[in-house]
Amino acid sequence: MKLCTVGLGYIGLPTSIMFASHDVDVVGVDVKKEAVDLLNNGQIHIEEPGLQDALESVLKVGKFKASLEPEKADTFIIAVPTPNKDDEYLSCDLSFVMQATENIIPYLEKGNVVIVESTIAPRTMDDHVKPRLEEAGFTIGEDIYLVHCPERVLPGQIMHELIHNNRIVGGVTPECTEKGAEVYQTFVQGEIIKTDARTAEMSKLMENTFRDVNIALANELAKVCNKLNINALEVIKMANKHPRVNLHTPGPGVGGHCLAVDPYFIIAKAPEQAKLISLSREINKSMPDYVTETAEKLVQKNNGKKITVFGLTYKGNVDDIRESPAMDIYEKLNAKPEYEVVAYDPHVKLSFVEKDLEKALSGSDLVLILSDHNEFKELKSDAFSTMNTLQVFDTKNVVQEHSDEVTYINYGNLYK
Ligand code: SAJ
Repeated sequence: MKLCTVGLGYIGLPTSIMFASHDVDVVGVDVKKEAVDLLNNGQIHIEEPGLQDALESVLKVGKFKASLEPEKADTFIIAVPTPNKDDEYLSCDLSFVMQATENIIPYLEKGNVVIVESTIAPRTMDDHVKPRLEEAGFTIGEDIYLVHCPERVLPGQIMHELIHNNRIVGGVTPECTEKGAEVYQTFVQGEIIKTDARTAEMSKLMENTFRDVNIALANELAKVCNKLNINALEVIKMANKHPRVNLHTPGPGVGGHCLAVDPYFIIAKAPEQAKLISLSREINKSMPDYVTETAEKLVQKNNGKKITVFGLTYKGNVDDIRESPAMDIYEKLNAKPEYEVVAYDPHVKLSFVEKDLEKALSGSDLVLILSDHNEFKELKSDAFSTMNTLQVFDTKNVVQEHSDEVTYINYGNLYK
């Protein structure tokens, strides 16, 4: 099989390399020349465990190349971003998906399978992609097999989850579904679940929405407990002993390019019906302000000035700062002239990020932990000894070793 992937980002690149390492000839297409050049020179441009080694192996055997232009192939996979539009409901911006469709049309031949992996609003395949390919002269289900196969892998574990997760394959016709399923049999060891395109679109969106709504509940619980002088983390631990309860974990907000984006695709299509989804977004979006205000109170209590922000990424052990509540909090604090704000994040290579842990901590009045990187989990209390006020507000409850010299604040004891 020959595969042409459009989009070499967090999903398109690992997917391309996974196919290439299972004997598929892959050409990966991206509009970014630097990324294409880097990849052809054996360097990945994103952080993902296992990906660098896998790229080197497939380049060595000549199974993968990156390119600025598509090529003829048996299967095409579209894995481009679908951001929110800047409209009233932050609906799904399909422009990259439609542009990618446009770009592959000149290369399509009878019998090709076209798969959209990007997360898309419900009915996108039926109402947008299918009509465009029909307009180009193809009969869907006869000439071209059109499929939505949403990606569902967790950043940080992509290479493992690509193989082991169950995979939803939603064809625009039943014939399309069958052809799509054959493609993923190449490497998927989880169940390949066959359905139609609309169900696949909505299932993917609801997975992330389920998580967003549940995190909103946990964040609300943290605020309620703080008001009522109750240990929220203990409550979650207790409630989760019930066999049918699984409360999520409160934090500084919800980020990344999935949970903070996808629920709006549903809201925009059915605003009158999607009330809980909409409110949950509001609750999660309120968390950066809540954390910022709490951090300010903690610093002001000791007439402090320096705040050390630990972690800018949207979650632990990744380099991704898209929609990151941590970035939002950093920027909010940094905009206030009364504080000296230093960001420390071993995973983020931005010029303003302090590389030296000692410098970041020296004279600080508060460590504000916003991402659960492994490096923070392992921090020993002596690391904080050069601080001016030895206090840590750990919004992710990540630091494992606590000592009497340092005041540790989290959602369990914030009220004290
Ligand atoms: N978070 C909390 N509390 C929790 C769990 C997460 O505050 O209890 C926060 C995280 O810190 C982060 C955000 O939520 O800011 C999202 O993180 P995540 O680990 O839940 O998910 P993502 O965005 O990295 O990946 C999700 C996954 N979806 C689900 O688990 C249902 C992944 O499987 C999807 O492939 C991915 O979205 C995607 O691309 O859609």
